Amino acid sequence: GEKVRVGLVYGGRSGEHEVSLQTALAVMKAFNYDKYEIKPFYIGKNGEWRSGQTLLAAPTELELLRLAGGESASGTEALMPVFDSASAVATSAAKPLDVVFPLLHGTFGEDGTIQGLFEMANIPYVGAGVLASAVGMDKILMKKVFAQEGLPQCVFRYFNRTQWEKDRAFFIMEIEVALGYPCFIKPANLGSSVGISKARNREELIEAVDYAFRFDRKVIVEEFVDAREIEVSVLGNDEPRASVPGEIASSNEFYDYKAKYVDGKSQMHIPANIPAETAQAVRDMAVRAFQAIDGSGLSRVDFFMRKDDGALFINEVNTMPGFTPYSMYPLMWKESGVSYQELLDTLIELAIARHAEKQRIDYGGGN
Ligand code: G1L
Repeated sequence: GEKVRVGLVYGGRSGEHEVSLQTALAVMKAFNYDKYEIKPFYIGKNGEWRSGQTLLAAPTELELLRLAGGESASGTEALMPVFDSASAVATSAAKPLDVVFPLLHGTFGEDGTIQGLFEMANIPYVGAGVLASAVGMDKILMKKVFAQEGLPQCVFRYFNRTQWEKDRAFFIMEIEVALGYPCFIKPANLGSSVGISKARNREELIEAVDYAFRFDRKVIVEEFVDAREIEVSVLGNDEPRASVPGEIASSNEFYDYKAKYVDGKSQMHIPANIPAETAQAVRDMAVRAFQAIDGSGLSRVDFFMRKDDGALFINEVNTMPGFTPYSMYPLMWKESGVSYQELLDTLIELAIARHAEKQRIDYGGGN
């Protein structure tokens, strides 16, 4: 019968350009080409889009993914040879896509922008929607949503550049009284660990805040918790499932950029060696967090487990987790009985189901 036409969008203008390429290659290698055909879309570091020929087998090397001889076009043109939002399909000779994977990280991929492009084009896409992507990208908004849901979190303070410039003494006092030292200073809206520092005193705090403001106009400061890092994979739409928890044992002071993205730099323990009640508690909280941000498709939910007393704190929901077969998210599912291939199948089914569900909504205001 007809093969499912899957678009893969990868590359992009972020620091995780190469990680995105590696992920796209891993996904291309895992597909069953009897069932799927793959249309690659490469976004260069300069933001230029290139589309390649439909793949009937996996590429043999990473460099091919840059689609050197590919066709250049704007994002909308590349996805939709003729942009036709009313009929929801490409109206040129090119066959429309059944579903797209946004395998992009950072400011132009994880924050809801590319999801918005797919929404406008009415193309089903894998993973979080616009809202969940945006909330998942903003640590401050995410913490407000978690707080409303009653999820336990570490103590934090936040401010924007204007507030900091006007009331620096106030925020410093707040931080010193409520959090103490050491504390962590982070830009509010970065998926990666760029701009993060640890401060041991007031001088370092001020320096760290100024540094974080290089990367965002909002900054969050979090208390230090001496904790183990426990993570859970969530998969589904309205009735999401949680995997067995895993643990990341990082030798670093904190989970730094390299340890996080260069596979193998931090040690993974799957399943995590934690009490059964703790495992159940994090799985329940992971699903609540996923639903609280209006998640869909997938998310990796990260927790701190305080060493003192085993108390749990939610850290963040990551709507675009590491996604090679050697990353935490797929490995936690593997341990739970879901293979990488099955994961891809399920994510595609979830994307199409969510899209179909949305078609039921009346956007005409009753007309
Ligand atoms: F499409 C999915 F499944 F939603 C998806 C999209 C993106 C899963 C995982 C990711 N992750 C990444 O793209 C990345 C962390 C490798 C960024 Cl470069």
